[in-house]
Amino acid sequence: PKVSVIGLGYIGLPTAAIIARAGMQVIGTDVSQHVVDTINRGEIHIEEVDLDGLVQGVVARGLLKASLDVAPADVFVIAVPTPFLKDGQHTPDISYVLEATRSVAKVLKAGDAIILESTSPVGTTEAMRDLLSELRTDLAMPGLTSGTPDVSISYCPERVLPGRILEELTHNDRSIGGITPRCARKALAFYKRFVRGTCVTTDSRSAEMTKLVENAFRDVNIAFANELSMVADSMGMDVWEVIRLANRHPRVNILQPGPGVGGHCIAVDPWFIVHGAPELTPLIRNAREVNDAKIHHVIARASELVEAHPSMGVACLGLAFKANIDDFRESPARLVAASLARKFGEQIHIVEPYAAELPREFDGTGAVGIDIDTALEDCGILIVLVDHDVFKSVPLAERADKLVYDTRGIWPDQPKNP
Ligand code: SAJ
Repeated sequence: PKVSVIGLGYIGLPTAAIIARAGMQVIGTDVSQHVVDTINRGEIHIEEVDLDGLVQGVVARGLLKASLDVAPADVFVIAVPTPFLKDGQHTPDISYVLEATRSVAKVLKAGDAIILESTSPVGTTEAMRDLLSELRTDLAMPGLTSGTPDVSISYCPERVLPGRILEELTHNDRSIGGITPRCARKALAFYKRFVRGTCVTTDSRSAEMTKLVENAFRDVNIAFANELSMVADSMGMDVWEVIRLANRHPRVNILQPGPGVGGHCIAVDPWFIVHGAPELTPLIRNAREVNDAKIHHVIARASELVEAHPSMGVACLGLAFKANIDDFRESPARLVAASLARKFGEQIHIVEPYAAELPREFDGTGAVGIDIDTALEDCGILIVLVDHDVFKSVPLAERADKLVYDTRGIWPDQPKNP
């Protein structure tokens, strides 16, 4: 089949490339001219392990092309963002999904399959179907006709981990939710062509909820670890020691505390559930609030340490939202470091091996970027915000005399600060 992938971001581009690698003809669409031009040159506009070589190969073989306009195809895969509205209420904004649906409607023909992959509030796939049925009265839509519908519509969320996207796109299991069982079977046949994990079919609403639940599960569990870390802190205990010991219980598996939860999924998706059932979700809402509060706890604790040593150089280790990646969006580490830079100016130094330059918010604060060796030579205070391997591997001998606030627990052998 000919495949159209709409949205060529962190999920859409790798997905388009993997489908093309499986031998299908793919046209990717994006609203950005820059993105379209970059891909058509065989280059990429995002960082992801091994993606550059893959895209270069499928573009060179003529299997992947990018375009500003949605072209006719047999399968449409929609992978556009679903952010919040700017209403301060964490209301999901599905306008990009509906916009993509409108562009598909223009070229849709009988026999086509449409698959939504964007993380979406429950009911979005049906809302897409309703919009298509308004725009294309000449086509019979699934679930709205007693006869055989002309097109199939399904929801199949991605669940890949940044840094492992290509690997996980191929090997993870997938849940495929059809508006009707027939829609699900049609999408299943498509995913079987390039997914090696097990593909399980269900209805579209269950598949939408499943995606949200996966990330909410993780958020709630990280919140538990973060709450423990604040309690342990107030009692002068090492939370990592407590978690290590508790996790020796055969049915206990506590996650790791950190400076808060970042990324665009785990800190976002739980709100989609809360928004759908505000009265019934005190736990999920609270977990979100605990994880956000952890950022402020870290800022306060780090500030106390810096204030107690006004002449000492401070190195903030890491800006990324998690280890070993160059993704700084929605990063608690970045919020903490920026807040310290605004408060303490040139006393603050930033070490981020994955950043070519410091983000804009550091401009004018006096804080500068340095490398880890300079930090170990010049700074008396180390604030660990990201568990990058390069930081983990610093031996005790090079940091034994430092004052350390380790929000990630990467140096269990570090002597306690006096
Ligand atoms: N974190 C902790 N403690 C932990 C684990 C994570 O503080 O024990 C923090 C990380 O430092 C980071 C944040 O949580 O700031 C999220 O990191 P992550 O590695 O857990 O997840 P993401 O956001 O990179 O990707 C998640 C994944 N979801 C799940 O593991 C349930 C991924 O499979 C999803 O595809 C992705 O969200 C998504 O796109 O929804």
